[in-house]
Amino acid sequence: MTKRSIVVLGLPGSGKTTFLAALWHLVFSRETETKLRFGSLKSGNLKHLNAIAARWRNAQLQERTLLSGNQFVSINLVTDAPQAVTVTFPDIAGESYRQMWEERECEKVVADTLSQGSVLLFVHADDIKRPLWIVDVAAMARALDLPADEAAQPVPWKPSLAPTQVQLVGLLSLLGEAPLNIGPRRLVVMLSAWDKAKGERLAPREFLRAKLPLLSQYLNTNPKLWQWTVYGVSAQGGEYDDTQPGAQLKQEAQDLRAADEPSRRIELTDGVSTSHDLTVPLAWLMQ
Ligand SMILES: Nc1nc2c(ncn2[C@@H]2O[C@H](COP(=O)(O)OP(=O)(O)OP(=O)(O)O)[C@@H](O)[C@H]2O)c(=O)[nH]1
Ligand SMILES: [Mg+2]
Repeated sequence: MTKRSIVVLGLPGSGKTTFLAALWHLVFSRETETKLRFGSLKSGNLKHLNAIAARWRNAQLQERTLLSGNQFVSINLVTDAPQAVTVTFPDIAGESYRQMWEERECEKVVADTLSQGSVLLFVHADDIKRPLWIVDVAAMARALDLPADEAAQPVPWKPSLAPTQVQLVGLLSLLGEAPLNIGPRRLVVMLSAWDKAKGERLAPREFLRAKLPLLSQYLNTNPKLWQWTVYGVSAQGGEYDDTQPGAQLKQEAQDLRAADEPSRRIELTDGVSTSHDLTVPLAWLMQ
C-alpha cells in the first residue's frame, strides 16, 4: 500500500469543498469510468463527506468551511495496477490560508498537513481580484463624480487588499520555506467554476497566463520547487441554489437536479480533452 497526501489549498470560496463533494459522489457512485476507483474509506469523518455529497447532488451550495470545522479524510483509491494508494485530503477552511497569508500564523494541524504531499491549488476562475492601476481608479472616480479630495484620500494598505495572484504566490512561497519545505512537489492549479470562465475560449494554461500572470511566471521560474500543470474544473456544472432563507431557486440548478446521473454534471479539461473524471489530476499528482 502506497501512502500519498494531497494538500487541498485555496483562499476562502475557491471551490475546495465543492470539489471534495463531487469527488466523493463520483468515486462512490461509480456512475462513470474514473482513472482511480474507490477502495475504502481509511479514516476521517464519513458523515461530513456524505453531507457535502448530498448537498452537491441536490444542487445546493456548500456551507463555508469554518476554522473550527477543518476535516481530514483518508480514502483508499485503487489504480489499474493492483496497488492501492491511500490519499489523504484535508477539507481545510480557506480562512486558515487567509490567516497564513495575512497574519503569518498557522495552526499546528494545518502546518503538519502542509508539510507533506502534493498540492491541489484551487482558484475560483470567476472571482479573481485583479491588480488595480492608479490611472484606472482615478478614471473610475471621475466617472462616478466623486469629489476630487475624497477620491485622492490614500487608503492604508492591508494584506487583504492584495490581488489574488499576490496572495497565492505568497502562500506557495511559504510552502518552499522552513518549516513547510519538503523539497520538490507536484502541483495542480484547479481553475474552479470553469463553467463561468470557458466562455472566454481560453485553454486553462492560457487563462492562467492571461488572468494570473504573476502566478504563472512564479511557477514557470521555480521548476526546482514545482512540477505543475493546470486544469479547468466545473465540479457543479453550473449554478447551484443558495439555501439561505428567502433565496430564489435557480432554473439552472433545477435542470442539473433533473439529470439522471449527477456525475455527468462534472467537467474537467486540460484544454485538449474534457471528461467527468476528477481523479485525473489526483492520478497525475501521484506519479
Ligand atoms: N458556477 C460554479 N460555481 C462553483 C463551482 N464550484 C464552486 N463554485 C462556487 O464557489 C463558491 C465557493 O465554493 P466552496 O466549495 O464552498 O469553496 P471553499 O474553497 O470550500 O470555501 P471555504 O470553505 O470558505 O474555504 C460557491 O459559491 C460555489 O457555488 C462550479 O463548478 N461552478
Ligand atoms: Mg469549504
